[in-house]
Amino acid sequence: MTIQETQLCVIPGDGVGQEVIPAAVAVLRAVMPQVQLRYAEAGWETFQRTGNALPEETLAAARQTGVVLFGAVASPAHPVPGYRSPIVALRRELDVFANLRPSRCWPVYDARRDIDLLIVRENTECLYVGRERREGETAIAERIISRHGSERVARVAFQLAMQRKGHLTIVHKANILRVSDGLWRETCLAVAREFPEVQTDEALVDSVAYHLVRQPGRYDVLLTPNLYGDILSDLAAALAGGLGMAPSLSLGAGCAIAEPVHGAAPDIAGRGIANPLGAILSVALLLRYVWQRRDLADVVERAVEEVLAQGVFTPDIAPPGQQPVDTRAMEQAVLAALRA
Ligand code: GGG
Repeated sequence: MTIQETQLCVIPGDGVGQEVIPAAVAVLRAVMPQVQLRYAEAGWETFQRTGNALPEETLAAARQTGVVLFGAVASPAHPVPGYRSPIVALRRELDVFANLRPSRCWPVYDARRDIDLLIVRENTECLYVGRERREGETAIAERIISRHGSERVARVAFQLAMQRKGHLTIVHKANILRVSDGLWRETCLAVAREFPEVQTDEALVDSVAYHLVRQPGRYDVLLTPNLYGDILSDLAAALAGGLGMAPSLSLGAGCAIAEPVHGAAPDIAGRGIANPLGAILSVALLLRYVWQRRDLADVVERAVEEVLAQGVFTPDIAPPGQQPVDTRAMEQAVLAALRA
């Protein structure tokens, strides 16, 4: 599978995914008019209509373009026969093993000023392999950590650390999970020896959670197994302006999925008030890390910064007492900032 530079498979998905993805596409088209889009469907709504949450045509489009912009999905919490989470399946099918979740300070009233970090989360293993079973009144979940899985994500994280401040923290809980996190720790430390330019340290996940709240500026790149990265990245997003602002990019060998960290948000879906900046900033990650257009990524991120500095906020980030704008107005504000 190879990345076609100008092709993108767009999967809006469920709920607010349908509202934020058009804004992200408009911004992408503004900076990269040559991009060719292939729309595809996936999600709970698709399942209800077709009986398949991730149709074959969607998978084929994702494989052919190699690059996906995904909105959000809302899987039911109860088991539904024949249903499997389409985004989990897509990540697995494309084997996007490294999930990048940056958190930086945006001009939002309750965002911390001292945060600028990148969480690199292993995306295919850990408890997320879904091997759970019941044995009577006991439930058992298997946690898989492999040398191969740890090594490949660690290499991505160290390469990214070299492009940033050159500092990486290996996150684990190897004092308790001596075998699984022991292998993770040992493998990441071995990869660290390939990158002597990067200042490497290690920390227990609970200690990282504590210090993230107290002093997030002490971290640059956090390299984590799947579950810890999931939890810590929500914490970091909360410090940096909220989930509505949080972008992500999952990278594999020759393929990528960009998606806002937030889910389908059924509580506000259909009202046109979702924050599209997480999706727009996910496009910036595509530009920076997949299409190697750092110049365009900077342009998009500067436009977002400018709009926020002008005091344009969706309800999730508006300061108390300030009239918020809706999704479309935020999109238009970013497009105007791009034109200015
Ligand atoms: N854009 C990320 C997203 O949709 N997050 C929610 C999520 O991953 N849900 C899994 C599911 O509902 O199947």
